[in-house]
Amino acid sequence: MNGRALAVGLMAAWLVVSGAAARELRVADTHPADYPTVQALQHMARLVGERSRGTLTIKVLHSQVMGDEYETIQHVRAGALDMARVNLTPLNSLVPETIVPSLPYVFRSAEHLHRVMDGPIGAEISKAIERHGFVALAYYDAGARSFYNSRHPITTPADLKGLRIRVQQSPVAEAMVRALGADAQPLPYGQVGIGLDAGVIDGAENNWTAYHASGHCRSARYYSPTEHTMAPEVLLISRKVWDELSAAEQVLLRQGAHHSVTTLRTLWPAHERAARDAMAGMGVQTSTVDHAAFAKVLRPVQDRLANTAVLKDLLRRTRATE
Ligand code: GTR
Repeated sequence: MNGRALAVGLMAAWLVVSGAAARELRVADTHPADYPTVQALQHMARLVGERSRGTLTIKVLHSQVMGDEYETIQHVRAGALDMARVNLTPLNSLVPETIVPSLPYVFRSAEHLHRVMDGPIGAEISKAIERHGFVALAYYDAGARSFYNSRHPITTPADLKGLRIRVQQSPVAEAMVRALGADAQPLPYGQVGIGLDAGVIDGAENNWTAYHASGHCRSARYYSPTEHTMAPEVLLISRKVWDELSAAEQVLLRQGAHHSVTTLRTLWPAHERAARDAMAGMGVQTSTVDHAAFAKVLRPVQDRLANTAVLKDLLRRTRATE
């Protein structure tokens, strides 16, 4: 073999090795590019790409290009998609432990939520998630969810009677809305806008940021800050994919995820404020809510839905967390 042929051969071998070593992970998020969760994932992608010198990269697939949230959970579980940023509530059926942070009025404030999810309870929920084909890399704040509708202002639970309210695909979300006397309609997030426009549903519930980013505020102009749940988001990676990664790659991902939580917590308040401010100019009517009346109906739902010894214990410790 002459010198040139040797050099070409070596180059080809290097390409094969470096090609084999380089891995791209795809992460799905339902929200558009400028939404705080997507921004946090982009930040994580930059960090992991830099620190691995390009051998491990993350491609953020936002705006539902990978399907609705429930589908992405199934794909990640099967290993057909590497990662997904989803809300905890659609995981309720699969991982019962996620029910507790999804319960109405279970968190007293964002600080209480951080203490619960950053501490031993959050770690236990992550362990439970791992038993179902995922690894939970991070929990992100998602603000507080409130009702919005196209019919009338909601100030007490009685105002919800008979309204068709879209809920996330979860028995907890359904039970909660039914307890308030509304007709719970589980629907993928991507179909809520069409459902509102077509009059198939009267309303839904979400935080200010999603209400604005989704454009639901254009058809459902009554926003009622009931703030009934604060279910956080979770970044999932497929257990199958995780087990294929080296220990060093796993550390990089954990570090990147950790930084993305800080990014999210920094970005969230400003985005929420901006969404709220934008509403005033869009003719959204915000009602004054009788929180005590909502709590009276929804607090008993906590005990009804935390219906196993494990869930009762998680709920007791969540309540007891200062
Ligand atoms: C948003 C959340 C999404 C999705 C959506 C929904 O607040 O960020 O992941 O769960 O709510 O209502 O389906």
